[in-house]
Amino acid sequence: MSSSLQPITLYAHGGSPNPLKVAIILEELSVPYKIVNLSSAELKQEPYTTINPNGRVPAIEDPNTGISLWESGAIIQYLVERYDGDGRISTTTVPEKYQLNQWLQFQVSGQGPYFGQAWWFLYFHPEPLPSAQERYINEVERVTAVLDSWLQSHPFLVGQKLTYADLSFVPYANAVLHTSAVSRNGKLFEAGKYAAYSRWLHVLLARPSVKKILAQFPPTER
Ligand SMILES: N[C@@H](CCC(=O)N[C@@H](CS)C(=O)NCC(=O)O)C(=O)O
Repeated sequence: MSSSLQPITLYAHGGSPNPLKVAIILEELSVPYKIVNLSSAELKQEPYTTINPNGRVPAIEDPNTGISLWESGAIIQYLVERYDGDGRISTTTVPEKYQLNQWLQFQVSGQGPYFGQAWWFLYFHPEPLPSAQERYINEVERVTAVLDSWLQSHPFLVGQKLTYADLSFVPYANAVLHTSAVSRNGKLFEAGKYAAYSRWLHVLLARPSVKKILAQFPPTER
């Protein structure tokens, strides 16, 4: 990507997973960026709520186009459309470009929220609710099983190459690995139960962009 580009501002909150998805995509596309880390209080007040009225991260401001966006899926789609003209991590062929969007939507609406709710009911909810904990841990496993089933006969989520759809799953998949209650003390991946998923995740975790971002924002061990 041309070095004449001005850095995109990426708003984050510590090592929380959704902004890391965007950081990985920016790394893959060699688009310059700077991360602005906001406190919990700053997320919920001006001036940030003018950028994102939902008071969450990520959001971006791109000085090259004047475009400001929030919601990680929308941001990723913008970045690949604008900065991946040579198809490094995307494709414009049909039906693949729609399938990329499909898997991205599955990440944003499935993997992310279920893990987030599992984490909430395990560590933050004011009273212990084992049934809620179990429900969301089960949903994380169900999403893992969906991915594993597809990956048993496909090297990547779409086509023969790694794309933004694959990369979008990395921060939460890595968080699962480091959250013993959600990985059921590692039993989720024991004895090759989700072998295709594990093979795929290892390929993703070895990617230089992923290694760089996860080293900068190591997951919380629980
Ligand atoms: N659907 C949103 C979810 C954003 C989200 O939940 N972000 C979390 C961090 S991963 C956040 O801002 N948490 C802080 C808070 O809710 O105050 C997206 O994909 O961007």
